[in-house]
This record gives sequence, structure tokens and C-alpha cells, in this order.
Amino acid sequence: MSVFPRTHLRSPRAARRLGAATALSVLAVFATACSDSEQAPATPAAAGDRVTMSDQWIKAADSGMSAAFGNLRNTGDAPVTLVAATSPASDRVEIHEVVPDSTGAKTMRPKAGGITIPAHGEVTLKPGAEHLMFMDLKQPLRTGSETSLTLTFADGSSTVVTAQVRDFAGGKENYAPGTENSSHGG
Ligand SMILES: [Cu+2]
Repeated sequence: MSVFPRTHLRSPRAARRLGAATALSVLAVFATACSDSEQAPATPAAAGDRVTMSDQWIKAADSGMSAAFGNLRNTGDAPVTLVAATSPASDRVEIHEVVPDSTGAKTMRPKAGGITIPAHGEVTLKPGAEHLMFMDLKQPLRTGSETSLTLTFADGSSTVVTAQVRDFAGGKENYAPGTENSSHGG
């Protein structure tokens, strides 16, 4: 059965024109539907809402440097990258990695590009591996106290966690570049 009853069509030519117009309007409807769906995509949650940190702790220290560790888990469907961290306990917090230097000794340095956590994956920050370096403590970090830590991701979102201060004697790496002689738990 035709969409357009014959009685309304004066000639085959008119029928063709009407058919073309109908096709265009159908296309227009599809185009509208498409652009509507583009305007309202399923927005992925901010990285700060998808990443959790567990077992987070920071090494007790009287002054100078210290380091924070813990388990970062990404609950989302896309990788996220931790690009910065801050804490009221330190003027500056850096993301560090530990690599062997030319003599094979463990040396830590700022990690270029930050730390990427795979989709539905996790990364463990631990002594001798990636960690968050507190560069200049504002006051002593006493065992049993805690400090907050703000993690910022590549999309600009962030999350705040509370880290326990713990005694820790291991993880003595040198720091490169610049202060090669300073050794601390990192
Ligand atoms: Cu470090």
C-alpha cells in the first residue's frame, strides 16, 4: 500500500517530486535524531570519582622529605592518569618513580607524565617503586597521626584521601636530579 493515496497525485512527475520531498524529510528526521544523541552523550564520570585509594600511609619524619604510598584503583572503563598531588603537610608533593642509576643503585626521580591506572585496574605505590614524595614537610609527621592528600588527574578532577602516618625504616633511595646526596624513605 502506498503512503500517498493516488487520488492526491495529479501526475507521475508530481508523485516523484513528492517522493523526493518525503525522502528528504525522512533524512531530516534522522539527522535531527543523530545530532540530538551527539548533544547528550553518556558522559564518563570524572577520574576523581572513579579512582579510590586504599591502605594509604605516609612515612613518619621530623622534617625534610617523606613519601606516601597506597593502592590506587580505577573503577572506570577508561584509563586515568594521576598528574599531581598536594597536601597541607608539605609545600610540594611530587610523583616519583625509582630507577637504577648508572651504578645500579636505586635512584628516584619525578615521573614524567604521571601515573596511569588502567581501566578496572590498580597501581600500588610502595617503597622502592612509584610513590608520592613530600618534598618539604611543614611540621613533623608523627606516627599515629594522619594527613590529607589531594590527588589530581589529567582531566582536572581530583579526590581527597586521608593517609595514616607510620614508622618505616626501609626504602632508602637517592634522589635525582639535584640532591643526589639526600637519602630518605622513598
Ligand atoms: Cu621520592
